[in-house]
Amino acid sequence: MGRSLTNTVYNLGLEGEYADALRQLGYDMEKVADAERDAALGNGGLGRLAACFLDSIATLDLPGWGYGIRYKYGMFKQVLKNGYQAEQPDIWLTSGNPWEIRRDGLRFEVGFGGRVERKKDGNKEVTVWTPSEKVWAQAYDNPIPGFSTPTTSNLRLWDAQPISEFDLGAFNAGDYDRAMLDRERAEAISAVLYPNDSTPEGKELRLKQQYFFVCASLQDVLSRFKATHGTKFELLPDKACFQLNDTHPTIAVAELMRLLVDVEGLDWDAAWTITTKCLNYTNHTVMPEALEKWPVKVMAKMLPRHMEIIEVINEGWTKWLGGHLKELKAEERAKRISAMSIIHENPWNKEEMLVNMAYLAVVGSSAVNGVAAIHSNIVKDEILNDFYQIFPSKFQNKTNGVTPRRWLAWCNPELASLITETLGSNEWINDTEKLSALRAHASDPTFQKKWAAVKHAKKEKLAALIKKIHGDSVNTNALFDIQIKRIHEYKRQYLNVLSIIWRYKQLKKMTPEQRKKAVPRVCLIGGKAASAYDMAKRIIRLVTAVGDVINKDPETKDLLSLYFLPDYNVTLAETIIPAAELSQHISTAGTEASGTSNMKFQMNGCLIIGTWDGANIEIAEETGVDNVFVFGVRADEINQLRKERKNFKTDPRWDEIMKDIEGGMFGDKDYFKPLVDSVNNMKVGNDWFLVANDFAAYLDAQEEVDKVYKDQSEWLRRSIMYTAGSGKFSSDRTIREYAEDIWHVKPSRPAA
Ligand code: NBG
Repeated sequence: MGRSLTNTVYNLGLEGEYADALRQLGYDMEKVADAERDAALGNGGLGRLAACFLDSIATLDLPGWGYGIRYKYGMFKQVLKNGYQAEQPDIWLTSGNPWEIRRDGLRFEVGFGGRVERKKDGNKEVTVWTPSEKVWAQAYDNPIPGFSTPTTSNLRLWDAQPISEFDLGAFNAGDYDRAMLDRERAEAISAVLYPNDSTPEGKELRLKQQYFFVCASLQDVLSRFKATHGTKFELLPDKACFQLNDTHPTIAVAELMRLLVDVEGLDWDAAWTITTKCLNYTNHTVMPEALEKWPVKVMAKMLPRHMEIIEVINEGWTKWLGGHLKELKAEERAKRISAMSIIHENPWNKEEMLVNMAYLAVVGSSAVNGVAAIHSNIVKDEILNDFYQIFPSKFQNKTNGVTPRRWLAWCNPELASLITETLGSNEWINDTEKLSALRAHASDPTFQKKWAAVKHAKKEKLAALIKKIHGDSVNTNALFDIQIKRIHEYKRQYLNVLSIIWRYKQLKKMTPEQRKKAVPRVCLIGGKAASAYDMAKRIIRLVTAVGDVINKDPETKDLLSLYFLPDYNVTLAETIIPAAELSQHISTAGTEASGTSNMKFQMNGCLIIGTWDGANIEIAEETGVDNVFVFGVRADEINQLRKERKNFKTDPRWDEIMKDIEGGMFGDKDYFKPLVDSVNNMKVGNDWFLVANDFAAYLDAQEEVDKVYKDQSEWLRRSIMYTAGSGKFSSDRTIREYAEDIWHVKPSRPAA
């Protein structure tokens, strides 16, 4: 979520009054705002997308809420120790969270483990699950006011608490540790966010966290439904629907069935119809390892009733499938059924059976969507193609978006004022399509001058931050070139660093006369590496090691510098993005589901260098493809290229740089060896993300960037065209599509 104070004050339209009131009390608004800790309850784009969605849901007067876990320790704080990433706990709740409202009395019981029995209830056989462990899920509400509306949405977060304060018997018997054990076990559930992005951590605690928040959230919604509609559950699909944000909450399929069948006494078929009508699933990644699969053994131990339910669902599903595929030959049919079974063998360990959570979600949902056009096509054509063939109409696309409030109007008030003044009103904040009227001004020198002045002021502000972090003054007339996102091999920060090394080497070879003609650059890279992601940590070290060499070189430091910005988070992004002139979105084509920072940069008039991947494609279409620096292979070439790695001939410039790193030009050569090996041994399986492959094309695209930057009026024209073309990427548009095509809800505004 990031910070709340300024966003709330701005969304409520109270900025002037609030600052005045604070001043009267002797406080400065900016300083007060700066004291707030980020709520860092997610890892990256997935969680931040949900945060933007809540802003849009409220602004559009839609009846929607968010649910999650009130982690005591959110995303770790990243610090650099001698250039290496170190992780420190994010103790964000120490001085309390002033924005949350604890809902006393609003808590639900959540159970784990134990046994399942059949009992007779009159003539009916009922299933009774007796968990061996129980905790409370206590509700905390975090209000999200919409912009220019009285509607306020809510993010309800669950805190895990023990059912009994502590075991007094054990305490009296002198066993103090045991007395506290229950409390600790319960609190562990909502203690720490798993610091992974795009890859699941297959730990039992994680499944426990997932079930914990799903169970509490479903009970919460059902109890509100029952308060109005009693037990007329056939009305539930008209009154409630759930959007499963990736595979993490997909245990909801089994849990909703359990609540309807075991607790409410519905028969199986009626419950299944209701469940599948209420649930929808969004896929957010193509990384196969990120489609969660839980070992049957783990699930059966922790959630024995759910495992049974999943087995029954799977039986019904595979039986139905057999009928549906009856035209196929027996052998082919068996193959298809086994490939689509929700429960299947672990391909790496035949002894183990797994529950495939994405398959469970597809079978148990009404709609399945990807998050950008290309990604939704990959979901249909590759990842879930078997299912797409059976249920083509289930599959949709909902291209991501970001809130123009936080990501343009509030983080860049200077640009917002210029836009409002030019367009004659601030209606664009709620209707970003209006930004397209800026196109008419894109080549106007007077307007360009004002546009450039705003960017320069933002660069000064970022330069001050760099000075504070690193103690260095950077050249604010240089091109500010930025890549901020989680560190991942598929996002290819590595490719960026390699090109910076090449640039440095070129500068070193130049005469002073030639250097005068070079485009100066300040390169910034930021992002966290998952604590167990070794390669990503090596990439961070390469960035800092290269920075250490080039930032100290008096000959070139005004022409090229490279800094790693530690602890990238929402607040930092709000300073970095408005100052950016070039941003990098250079994932291997077909790997980044969408990306959302690309949209934030675009809104702030920042040019993009990128691959034909994720939402970059749609951004290019809206901005004008010629205004974007596109390079590299296309998604449909990747499979073939991967097969042909052995025959790939690397570029001589590449070979030179690999030798430099191996030879110790940046120190730490042993530490960098696995990095070099991962891309430079053209055996099958190496250079999986095609870094070597795209290197030459990337250098060419970077040369083109320099050429255009030298022509400032062309650069500014493009910059304006980016903002003008960003209308589509407001999360208001995305949420409208979800509301119309999937949720079937209409706006309704409370009386002011
Ligand atoms: C991420 C993708 C991004 C995408 C966001 C939001 C996960 C699992 N997926 O490309 O990597 O923009 O989701 O949809 O974190």
